[in-house]
Amino acid sequence: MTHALIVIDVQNDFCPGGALAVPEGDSIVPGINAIMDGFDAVVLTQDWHPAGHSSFASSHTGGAPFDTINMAYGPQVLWPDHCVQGSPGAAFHPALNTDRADLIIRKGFNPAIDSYSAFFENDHQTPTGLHGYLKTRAIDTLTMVGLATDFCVNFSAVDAARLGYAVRVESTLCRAIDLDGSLEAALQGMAQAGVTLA
Ligand code: VGL
Ligand code: ZN
Repeated sequence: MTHALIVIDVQNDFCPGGALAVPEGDSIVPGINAIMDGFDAVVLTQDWHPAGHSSFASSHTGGAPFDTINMAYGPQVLWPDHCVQGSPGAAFHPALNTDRADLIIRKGFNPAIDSYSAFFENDHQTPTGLHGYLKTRAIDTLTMVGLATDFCVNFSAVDAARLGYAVRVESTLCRAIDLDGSLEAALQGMAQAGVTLA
């Protein structure tokens, strides 16, 4: 078994004071740093949108944050502007240990497609490159932590299970947005996909 820790989107905009703050998002940072040394590899993901990204409510006339609209690839929640490339909000939380990272993968850079998952954009087809990297390193087992449980962690974990990885989500080191029952739905979806929820 070769085991990687995947740290999803522990960025300023998802922490208290950020543009799309997840309640207690910053509280998981010390615990994530503490477990990094126990893994064969550590991968960090970073939500990384161009200004005017299509997932931003401000890019749609009449669109309000947290509305859902239909995009060519399916339903899409509209978000406040967040994680704009190079902005302070897109930077990792300052206390996150980034020195231990073997790979940093940036996602959501395509203006027309959002990318919750670390593996595929929201069209569920366009790969980010992470699967190729993990295969190259013969990594077969993943532990996922980070933000947000019900969006990027959920999509990443379900895709990973479908790709054949053994996947464990360490829920004590995740925090959720919880929009209209999205947390409960995500927990059910992950369990159904064969993800172990710790
Ligand atoms: C995320 C909403 C929009 C996440 C990213 O990291 O869960 N959520 N972009
Ligand atoms: Zn985003």
